[in-house]
Amino acid sequence: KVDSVCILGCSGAVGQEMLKCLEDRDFPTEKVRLFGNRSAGSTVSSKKFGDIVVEKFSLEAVQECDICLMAVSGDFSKEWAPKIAGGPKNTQVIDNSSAWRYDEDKPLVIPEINGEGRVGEPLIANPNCTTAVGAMALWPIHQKYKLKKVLMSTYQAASGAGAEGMAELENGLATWVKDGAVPKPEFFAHQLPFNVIPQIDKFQENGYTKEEMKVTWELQKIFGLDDDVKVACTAVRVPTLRAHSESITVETEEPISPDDVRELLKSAPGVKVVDEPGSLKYPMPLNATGNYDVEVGRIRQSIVFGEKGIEFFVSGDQLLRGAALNAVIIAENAVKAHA
Ligand code: 2RA
Repeated sequence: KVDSVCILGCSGAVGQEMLKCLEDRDFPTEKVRLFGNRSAGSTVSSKKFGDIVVEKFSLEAVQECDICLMAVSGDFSKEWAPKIAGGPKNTQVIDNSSAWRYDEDKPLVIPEINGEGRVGEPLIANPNCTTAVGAMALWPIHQKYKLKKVLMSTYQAASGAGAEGMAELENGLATWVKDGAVPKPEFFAHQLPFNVIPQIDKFQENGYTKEEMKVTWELQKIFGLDDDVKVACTAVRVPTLRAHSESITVETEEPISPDDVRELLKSAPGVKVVDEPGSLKYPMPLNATGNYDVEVGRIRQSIVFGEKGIEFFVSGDQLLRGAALNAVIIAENAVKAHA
């Protein structure tokens, strides 16, 4: 058990889920401290950790904690994470921003995949949620059949863009019901209700968006893929509230079959096979919402790649698997390793 764990950015969509994960999983800590800028001074009631008064960030206060879960912007993390991790108590930082993911000397971790041997690192980066959701299904497939090509198209919920994204979708729909028109978007680049937006994050020189390139960069780093394994993604925002879905096609080095993949994924950690088309059962964001496991289904032989290809669909709660849960499992493993 540790003395204290803190959450930086406790009132954002991910920060709130981090506290819930600590509670639900009975995290072995005496105390949880919460830091937030706008919410400083307010009280958060926690069944397990009592009433917690949200503190304003100060380096000294955060450095008193054993583990710091960061759900803040990349810029904030760039400035403060190394200082927090270098403090007198050797606070371990687990950062959910993109600030450190691509640094060669910083581990980018999905605990069930590449967590081993990294538990003691002072600063660990969490992957982007889109990567994490797909990776849970792709990793067992890669281990057994060796990935050659991965083609992904995403259906990403409004909450991937944070609480403001969710609010704009909800308000847009409520206003349409009341007044018959959707207000002009202020947060997303375009109206989200009754629409899909094929752009998440900024466009890069190669024509892909940063969200799409994150999938390529992060799968390469987490899986340790050779350069000749190609990963491409099209990332799309859809008018759902929570849980990201992904349509994935893979070409493999070894012959692969849907039945074998179903069996393989049934025993994979963090994965739930939902694949009974006959009874209309397949992954859907509504069903994946609030769950730790990523749902995988629609598993079929690819008519493009033949016996060395399959296609499937995943839905996973991106706030949990893609952010809060991933960070909390990293922290749990660190505590276990030091016990
Ligand atoms: C999104 N994946 O859904 C992003 C958040 N990191 O917007």
